[in-house]
Amino acid sequence: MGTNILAIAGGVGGAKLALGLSRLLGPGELTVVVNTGDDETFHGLHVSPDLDTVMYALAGMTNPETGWGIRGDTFRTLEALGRLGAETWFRLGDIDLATHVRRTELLRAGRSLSEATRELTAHLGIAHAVVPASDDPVRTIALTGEGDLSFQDYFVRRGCEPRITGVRFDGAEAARPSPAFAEALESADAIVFCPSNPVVSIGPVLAVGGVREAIERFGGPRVAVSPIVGGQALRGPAAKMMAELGEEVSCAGVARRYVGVCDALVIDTVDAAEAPSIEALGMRVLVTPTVMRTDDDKDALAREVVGFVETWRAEPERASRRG
Ligand code: FO1
Repeated sequence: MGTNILAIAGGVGGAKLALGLSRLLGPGELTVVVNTGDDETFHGLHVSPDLDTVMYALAGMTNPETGWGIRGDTFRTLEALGRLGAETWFRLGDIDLATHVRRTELLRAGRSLSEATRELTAHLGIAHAVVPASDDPVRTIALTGEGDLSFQDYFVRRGCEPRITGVRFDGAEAARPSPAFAEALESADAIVFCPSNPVVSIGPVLAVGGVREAIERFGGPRVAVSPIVGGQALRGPAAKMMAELGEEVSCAGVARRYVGVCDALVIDTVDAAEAPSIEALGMRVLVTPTVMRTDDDKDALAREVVGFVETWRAEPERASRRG
């Protein structure tokens, strides 16, 4: 059965599953929709960190030590910028800079972020659709005791140290889903929420005007992979942020966030005991290894998730959630 998947991803964790899915599914069977709430202007250039992370993963270029940026990249231009008085806390590599220069050039020439991304992915040899959640500006703001911080300021410059009281997605309400995202919301057979931070990676995508409602209406299976394993985030600040927002740092806590937009949660085998509390929220649960250290792990999780969706779609009474 050719299953057409709409995958929603943030940065590093999302990119890992997106890579596994891209190795399993044909280009016509996968659209990866990527968070743009982390986008920021550095040195006059439009940087889209999560789009870059997913693109570099699918192009086989990722720096394996960080999960973002380019393998073997150097930072001579950044060092030179520092000598000229520029801020250098956001580590843009020499080769990476070419992506931001070209993206900015295309945007300044009047192309949309979707068009610029299509051009970049095509030249990087990526066959699958990697698309921004929106072509309109959406900016994640961390609300902290020290005031409002733009996402990269909070995440990279401050190392997620300030305690958050909330997050805001500036521009999201007025923003509209990108054309390919809107199309996939209509035509996909299933939605997969990659194991990305539910607060600041998936949150901004759901906040884009009309997206939450479209996902609520979506007729096929909607499956999320928990980024919380054994009560901790595999990487990044998801656990710290959820705790500071008063949410339970567990798979059940993730499930509670996704009530209404997801029908099933994929959890790691170490969290198997949480299945009943997630099922009590009305969700199905798939228990399987979810930690992706190697490319084989990414392939295996992608196979599990797609197999789960295909089995579900083959059940006559569940072919559609509504019928
Ligand atoms: N993350 C960091 O922790 N420090 C950095 O200096 C940094 C630079 C950077 C440059 C380009 C890029 O595409 C991503 C970069 N990231 C960096 C990752 C990024 O801040 C985060 O992974 C995402 O925004 C969160 O998903």
